[in-house]
Amino acid sequence: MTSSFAKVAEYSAKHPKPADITFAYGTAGFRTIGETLESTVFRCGLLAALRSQSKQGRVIGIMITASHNHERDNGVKLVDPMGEMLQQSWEGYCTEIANASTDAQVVEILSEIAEAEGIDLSVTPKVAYARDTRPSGPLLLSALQDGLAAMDVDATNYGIVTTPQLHFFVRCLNTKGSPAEYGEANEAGYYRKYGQAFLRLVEGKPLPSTLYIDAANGVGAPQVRKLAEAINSPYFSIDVRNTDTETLGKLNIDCGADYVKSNQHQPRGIMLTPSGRYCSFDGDADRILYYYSDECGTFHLLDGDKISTLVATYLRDLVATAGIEDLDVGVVQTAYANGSSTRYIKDTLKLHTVFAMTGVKYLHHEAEKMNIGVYFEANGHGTVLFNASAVNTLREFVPASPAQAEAVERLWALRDLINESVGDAMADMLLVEAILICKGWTLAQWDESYTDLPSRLLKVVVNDRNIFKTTNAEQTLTSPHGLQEVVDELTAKFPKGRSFVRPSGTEDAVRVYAEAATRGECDQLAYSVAGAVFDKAGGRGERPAEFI
Ligand code: G16
Repeated sequence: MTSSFAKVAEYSAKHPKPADITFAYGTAGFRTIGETLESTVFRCGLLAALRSQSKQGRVIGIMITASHNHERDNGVKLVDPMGEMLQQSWEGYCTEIANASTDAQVVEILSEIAEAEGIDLSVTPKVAYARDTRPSGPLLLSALQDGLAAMDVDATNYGIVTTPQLHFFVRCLNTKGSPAEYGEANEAGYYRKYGQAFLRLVEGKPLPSTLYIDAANGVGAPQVRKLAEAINSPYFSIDVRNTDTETLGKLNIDCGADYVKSNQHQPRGIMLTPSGRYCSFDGDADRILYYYSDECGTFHLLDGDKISTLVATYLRDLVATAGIEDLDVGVVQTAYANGSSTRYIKDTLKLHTVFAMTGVKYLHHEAEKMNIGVYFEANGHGTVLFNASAVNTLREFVPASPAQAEAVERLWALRDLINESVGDAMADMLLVEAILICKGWTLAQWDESYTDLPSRLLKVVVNDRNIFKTTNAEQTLTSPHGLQEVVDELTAKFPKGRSFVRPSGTEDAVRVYAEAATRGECDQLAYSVAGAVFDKAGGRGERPAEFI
């Protein structure tokens, strides 16, 4: 046994793996019932140490959160040095070590990874970690601390913060003193960086009305209040609702971005008035959606696609005003993107667009290939990336007029306002607010750009979601046998119909998405596909309600 792992078996014995569970590193790390994750979180601590050593002692992040999931769930994910999601080749190591059945096997796997990756075990590992407000958080945190102690990690505990804040801190820690220095690795540094960039963009413009924020009874509630205190300006006047992080059973229940997107309805605690401006975060504040009500009381959702097109249009126009020719803006979407948004991006905005699989980790990699890559999932999770070539172009560009100089300055300010490490509800909110203030737009004016096709997202609980396999950016099922043909037959019945089925990587369920020309047809399609999934692939519990 390598002496670096001398303490691992002893610590590991304190956190035995539940015998009957197989863990898998999914869309956003491990996610399942919180109490069952003790061994997994402990082992993630070990692996984060090794990952840090493999990166010559750069800081690796660990976030304990289950984001939009129910409060009984929890999760854990690793964050790579630039604040991005863990490199995919290491996800397999995570799954492997999480499922080791004995303490000796845990040590064996660590040794094998160290050898396979040629890791210098004399390097001091560094890890930064945090958690959200879930009740199982303290238990899992102490398991993590054991994992870090077993590997003699130089560790920093950031307490209770949003997931994107932890990603931000990791990037700041690893870029400190370099030309790519990202900011100060603490909460005050986060609020200062984004607050100042926001004010640089909006000062001198007309003031907006109050923004009502549904914080999902999660960690976003205290954090967005701290952000408002730091900004301390009428340009950011907010009223935060669903702020109870103490009472059990409230997190993400009847509120939060996932609830609003799935139900296409305002959350509990928010009464809509026609001129009001509203948005919802999810439980760990990495997603955001906007919404409003019209004069007739009809609810209108401005989802990730609408955010993406707003931001892409603004960036495209600024690049044009600046007169920079070799700086392309592109958009990355997933299969969940509303068909109208994709058509709008291609046909009206004339921007390059690509599809990635669900999971911001996939979108992020596609966006990195673009000069300025705007990526958002329809669920409100996303951000914008300026690649190295875009930064160089901006740096070297010599404006030929004051208007061009101003456009370039605004592009720099926008880049400072973006959390480039990961999708971030607070930074994205400031970005949307800044663009709306600069354009002098209401939410209804923003919404006018294109009309969404009616869409519906349903969940079907089945005996084993692992039998569902997909291809074609998750839009086509290859298993269970024959089910895709049924989906195709049902879809063909409806004008502008589109539907797909995929297993969730964060919940024990299968997701069914449908869109069609009218609300009624969309719902018929969604519920008939969900019913087919239920009948042909081992549905559990209640069969999805029929509309027909
Ligand atoms: C996570 C991922 C998102 C993904 C969502 C749902 O969000 O970060 O990219 O869209 O899960 O994934 P799935 O459909 O596979 O369950 P969050 O906000 O829960 O971290």
